[in-house]
Amino acid sequence: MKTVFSPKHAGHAGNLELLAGEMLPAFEMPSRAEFIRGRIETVGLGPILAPEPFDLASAGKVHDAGYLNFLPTVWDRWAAEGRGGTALPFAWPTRGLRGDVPPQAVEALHGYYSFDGGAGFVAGTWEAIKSSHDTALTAAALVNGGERAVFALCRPPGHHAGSSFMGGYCYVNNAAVAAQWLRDQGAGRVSILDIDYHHGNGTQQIFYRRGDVQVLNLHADPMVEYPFFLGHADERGEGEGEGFNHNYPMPFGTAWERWSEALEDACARLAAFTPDVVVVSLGVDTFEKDPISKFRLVTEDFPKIGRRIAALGLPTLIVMEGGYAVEEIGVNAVGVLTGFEDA
Ligand code: OKP
Ligand code: ZN
Repeated sequence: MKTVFSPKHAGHAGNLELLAGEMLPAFEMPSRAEFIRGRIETVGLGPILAPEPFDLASAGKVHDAGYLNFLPTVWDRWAAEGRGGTALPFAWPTRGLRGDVPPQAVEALHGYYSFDGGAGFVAGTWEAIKSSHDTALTAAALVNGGERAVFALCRPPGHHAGSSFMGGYCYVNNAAVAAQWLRDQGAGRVSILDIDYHHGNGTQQIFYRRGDVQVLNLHADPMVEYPFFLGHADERGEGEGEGFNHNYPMPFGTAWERWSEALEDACARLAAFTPDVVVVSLGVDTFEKDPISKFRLVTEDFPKIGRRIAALGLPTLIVMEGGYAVEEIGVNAVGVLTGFEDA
């Protein structure tokens, strides 16, 4: 299996996040991608290719123009105010406040376009975001060109980014942009299977009213787990999208037996949709030792996930999302890929 990867992710480093009442170094750190890249080389998964630059036209179909134009400017505007550290918002337009007037101050506009304090910027953040976007689209182009499956080793991740919001380490929704690009290239229907521990709230929001992109999400129950506020089982899509969104919220402590039942149900729904291509939002934060998550998947489970997805028999783009047990995410993420190839 080919991998697409850019070293430019590494400029997105040293940023802090607001977590449990403290400013902490973000769990989403450069070593994550490097452990995965290293493991790909160790097992000889296949060639690692640099991304080609893609323009933001497909991104502009799933993200709001004002939002997309803001992202490259955040760090420079923050620094121009004489600020350093991590650019982060500290006010948000919640219910009862006006959410229709984009403010001028950079920290306010950052809040206007965020749902939490988890998408900070440092000097290299935009370049990393763009390289992650290019990585997903270069991999999508390889799938479109006939590859059975391609791995987009994206960093930063994307599935929490909605049409006009960032959050949870995510800025541009790489999987959603790739799904849109594949539609633009002629795929009639695309399924997105999101198996990250956290609900892909951005992906759900982007496609909620669309019937051409099915979204299936396996995740921890949003009543008790981040990102909260979305991801319940009764969210099934609206309008044209009615019946094309499926959520599988699961309790803390969920292990393979229950998790794999949800995967089985999701795969059956996916097959019934008869998509032309599958986009997998791959998070390995379902792992028992993940430092911020509470599922109980073990290393031996990850190849089984790959085998099940391969059994769908469809062209597959695998896009990296979360996973924070840095020592093990290489083995676990690549375990999904080798499981896919063994199938
Ligand atoms: C991203 B992905 C909020 C930060 C809380 C967020 C975890 C994001 C997970 N200020 N932590 O889905 O793996
Ligand atoms: Zn996650």
